[in-house]
Amino acid sequence: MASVAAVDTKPDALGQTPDHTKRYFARFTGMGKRLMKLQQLMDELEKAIEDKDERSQILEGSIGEILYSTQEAAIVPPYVAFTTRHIPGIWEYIKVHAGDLSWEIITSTDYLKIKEMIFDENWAKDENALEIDFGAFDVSTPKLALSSSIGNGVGYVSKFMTSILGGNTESAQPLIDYLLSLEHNGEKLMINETLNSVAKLQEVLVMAQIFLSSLPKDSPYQNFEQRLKDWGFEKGWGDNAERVKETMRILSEILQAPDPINMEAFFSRLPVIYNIVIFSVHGYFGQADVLGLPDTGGQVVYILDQVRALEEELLLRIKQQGLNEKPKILVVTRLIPDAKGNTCNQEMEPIANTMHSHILRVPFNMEKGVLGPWVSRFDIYPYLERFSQDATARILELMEGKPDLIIGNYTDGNLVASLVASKLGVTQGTIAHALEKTKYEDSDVKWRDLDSKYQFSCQFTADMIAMNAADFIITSTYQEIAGSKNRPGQYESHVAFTMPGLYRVVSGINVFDPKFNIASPGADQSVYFPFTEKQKRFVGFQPAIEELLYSKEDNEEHIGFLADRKKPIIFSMARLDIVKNITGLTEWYGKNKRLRNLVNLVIVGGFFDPSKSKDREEMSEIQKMHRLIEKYELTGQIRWIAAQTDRNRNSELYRCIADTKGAFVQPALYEAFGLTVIEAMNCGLPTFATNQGGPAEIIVDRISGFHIDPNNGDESSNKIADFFERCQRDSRYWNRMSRTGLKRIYECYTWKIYANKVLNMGLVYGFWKQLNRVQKQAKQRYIDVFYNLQFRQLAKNLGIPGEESKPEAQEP
Ligand code: UDP
Ligand code: LCN
Repeated sequence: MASVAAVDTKPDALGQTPDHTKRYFARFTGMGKRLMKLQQLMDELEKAIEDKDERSQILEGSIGEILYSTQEAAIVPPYVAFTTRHIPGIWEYIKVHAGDLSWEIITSTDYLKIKEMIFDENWAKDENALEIDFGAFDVSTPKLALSSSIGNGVGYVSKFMTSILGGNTESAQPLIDYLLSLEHNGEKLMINETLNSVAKLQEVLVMAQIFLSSLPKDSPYQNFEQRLKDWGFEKGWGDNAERVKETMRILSEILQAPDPINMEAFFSRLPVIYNIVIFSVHGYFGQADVLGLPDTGGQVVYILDQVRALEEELLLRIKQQGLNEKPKILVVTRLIPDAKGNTCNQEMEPIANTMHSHILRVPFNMEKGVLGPWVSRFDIYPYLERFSQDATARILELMEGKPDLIIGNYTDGNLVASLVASKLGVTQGTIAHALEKTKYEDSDVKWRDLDSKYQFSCQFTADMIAMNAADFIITSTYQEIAGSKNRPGQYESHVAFTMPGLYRVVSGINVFDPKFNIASPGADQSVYFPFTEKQKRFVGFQPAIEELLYSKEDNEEHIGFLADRKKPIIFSMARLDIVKNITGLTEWYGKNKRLRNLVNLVIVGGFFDPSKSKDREEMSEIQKMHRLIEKYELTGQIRWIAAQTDRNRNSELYRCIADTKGAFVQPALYEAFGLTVIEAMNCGLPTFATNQGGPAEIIVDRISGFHIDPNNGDESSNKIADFFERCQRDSRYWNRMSRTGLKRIYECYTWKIYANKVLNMGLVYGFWKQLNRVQKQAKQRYIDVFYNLQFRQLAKNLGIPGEESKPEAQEP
């Protein structure tokens, strides 16, 4: 809070250079009401104060301190209100009077009202405008205090539980009650009613540990089961004497004096989770022939890999608990009758390389029957309530009871997960993959302009519901929660925002809430492995890849050709969404002669014929690609390959690009995580990736790859060109960057680490929610009201085609 501290100690701080400062502020207010971002504020400073020294004086004073941490300024003459963010998660709002430079710190609510004046004055002045305040229900829930602790929720919840359960013997009674409640299929687990107090349990734990010490470590549980039962113990402690004794020791230590390490370790051993439901509603959820289709990308890859990792971890844990149960994982998605060649029209599909996991597809039922075609993720909201009900019925049938954990994915899956979890009383985790709000500038205040295309009013409402209903939130990176030094995180942008005419969120989510956890995904390393592992390479694909990259004729799968095949290839692969910025990369390449002389460009994405696409953005991006190829005369230097659906072949494609000593480029305007980045790095391909979002955290710039600025094409294309020039001068440089990329992956991004973390979350938060039952129930009531009065109405307004007409506009 540097600037406010500075301002606080100098009440006249803004008056240090009053003439220049006044001129600067006068310039803003002279421009009338508007919202300005930092870059614009700086540009205006240059225009208002031409003298460099005068400008420096301003920037060195308190105004400078405010400006450097400003995210945006709302100008409503005679006031200029700044939002400042000095460190991740900490926001302050300062209102300055442009005339006399008097200032005050204001609340987020007052700031939002000033901002609303720019977009909807009547709403801003309406004393009864709807305000949403989720924070009001969280007052008594402990929060983190340090930005650096954000994302380590399980660690801190274990600490909070420690202090709640510590103190005196009675304090640990909630843990005993919880253990007493554990059962599966009618069979009691861990302890029975004989051990219904801390004192009784402590006593027999000591006796049991002495007894177990006398047995060979590997004695199977069955050999001493009866003896333990006589004391009041049930199954679940372990599969052999050593494991049971270890679990008992951990619990004894917790009952004696709890500590967070033992607490998390104990919960990670509890037999609580067998059946998991994972919701991923939109897009084509299948195991083949779906990737690259509209709305169908990394989320599908992530979930299929996640399921395999979770099942493996569950099987291991169940075995270690000494139980014989079979886990069940259901990925519940939408059944699309018009699936066109893939399996998305089949109800059940076993998941490859698993024993107990399936995809369950539930159709969108409407009054007139089942909806046939694919629906864009932006238009999906009217179908979700009915889908939740139909899915719940099928899940209960197939699992023969409730699941133990529900995980949602993306806005729609998270909303459905919230509805189902609240109905069934099951622990719920959410995964955003991407929150759309941060992808489109000012998408909240400009919601009315964007709603016909994107339905953000529905989407942001659903997001607020899910993130508040969730017991825990899984994120892929820190930046997803709280951003970086200069850029707010995706969740952070939901702390306080406004959609004038709809509602004002004065407290949406708190990024210091211990529900946030980072568990980064990996890439399947049996598919994405280094190009150097020659004996493993999928050589069978190589002739097809040779054709794909170098044949001279255009066909359905590729257009354009590479005249000089000696050049390395820069490669990119993504859905053709605007944010993926594949057209941006094509333009950078087109403009940069040096880069064009050094390398060829290969793009994988979309189709070539816009009329084949049903996706609005994809159509316009396809047209743009054609225009750019023509404008920059790229023929002979670019190969554009249509969306690819075979991940094995794709992995070999990355490796073949590495054979050319090329690079992967991920130029997105914003990327939530970026699976292609870790796929490329796993294959040993040096990678350049956007500095906007997850890749900025995956890659350490110039160490394990390179950051590029999607908003500065010249700088980015020159950085790529510099790399290839250096590779020409120093033949070892390419190999070094390839190796350092791999090192980064092996240290931080694997599915084994992920599965362990996520199951621990399910276990720890399952108990945490019991401890906070009362607050949780109160908040749920508020969420229910918000859902009923806001979401349902918005979804209804959106309408189901053919069922009811869509009203003209959303009334405030
Ligand atoms: N992908 C693919 N074919 C394509 C485009 C993408 O197989 O034509 C895969 C890609 O390999 C990655 C996923 O789809 O596994 C995209 O994930 P990412 O996180 O990069 O982006 P998303 O599409 O989820 O926004
Ligand atoms: C969605 C995205 O946009 C990507 O950034 C992620 O990598 C993907 O989901 C998987 O989480």
